[in-house]
Amino acid sequence: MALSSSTQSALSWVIVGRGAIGLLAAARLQQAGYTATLWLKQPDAVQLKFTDLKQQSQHRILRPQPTDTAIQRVLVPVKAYDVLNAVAQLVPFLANDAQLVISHNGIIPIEPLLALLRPAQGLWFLSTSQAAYKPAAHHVVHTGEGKSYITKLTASDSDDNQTIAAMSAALGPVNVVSDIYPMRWLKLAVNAAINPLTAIENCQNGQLAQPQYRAQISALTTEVCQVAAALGYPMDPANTLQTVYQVISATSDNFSSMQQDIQAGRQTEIVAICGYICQQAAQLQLAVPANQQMLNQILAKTTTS
Ligand code: KPL
Repeated sequence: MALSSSTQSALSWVIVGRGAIGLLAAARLQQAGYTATLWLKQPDAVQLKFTDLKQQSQHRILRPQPTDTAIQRVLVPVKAYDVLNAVAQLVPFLANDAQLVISHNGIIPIEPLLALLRPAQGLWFLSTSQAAYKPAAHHVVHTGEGKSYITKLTASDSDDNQTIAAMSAALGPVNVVSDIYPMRWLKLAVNAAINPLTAIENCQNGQLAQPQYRAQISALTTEVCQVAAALGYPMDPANTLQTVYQVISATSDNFSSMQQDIQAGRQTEIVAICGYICQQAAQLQLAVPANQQMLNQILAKTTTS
């Protein structure tokens, strides 16, 4: 791949895809004075309508990233099952010391990603509770103020502050943590409890507050806590269940990402959510029947529809 010797400036970010979180990040980066370009399968300019938390809307133009300029900084907020493929496609276009920030629901193995990168390239993981949705293809609405946790999965260097500052502008406030797995297991518990059930019931998150779901949500959450604890991430089941119900209440009008995926006939993140829990449990010889049932039911829906 012949890249020109020019690389992006420190204030330029590439965002992969046109998902809600990526478009939210792109709009907020632009607002903060960064240049945000999009990396899309079809490299068109996007005229984005961005509605912020105060319900004020503005229009922003997001241009496609040119393929002759080495990419220095890139946010990869794609679905768990697309991350490896997205990074593999970016690799020929990356600067030798490029910084990649990945962000997705669920947990996937990190080693295949690391194997794609060169020694000076940096890999980060960002976990966010910022809430955004797309009422139309090119309209993103910031629906809930969340926060983000970020960690660098490769060796640190002096340039890290620029990545942290940019991610604070994009999806902040950002907490920098040395081990992000406690946060990721907590988010995994939330996603395992909410996403498949809302997809199966075809309902908004808030419906799960009804008593008929209590036993199932409690079983799903307790199983995640057992697996996490066995892996060295102790999680209190009662506190975790409380967090799950807080998210159900805070996002009661939202349709979960898995409900939306199933309704649109798309692949879901179930393998990176309940599938990951089942796979880890099998290695630990723990039984996780509630998660196994969700995995089976969602896989059956996606393979038969
Ligand atoms: O992360 C989510 C998702 O839909 O994927 C929750 C927290 C469940 C909000 O809908």
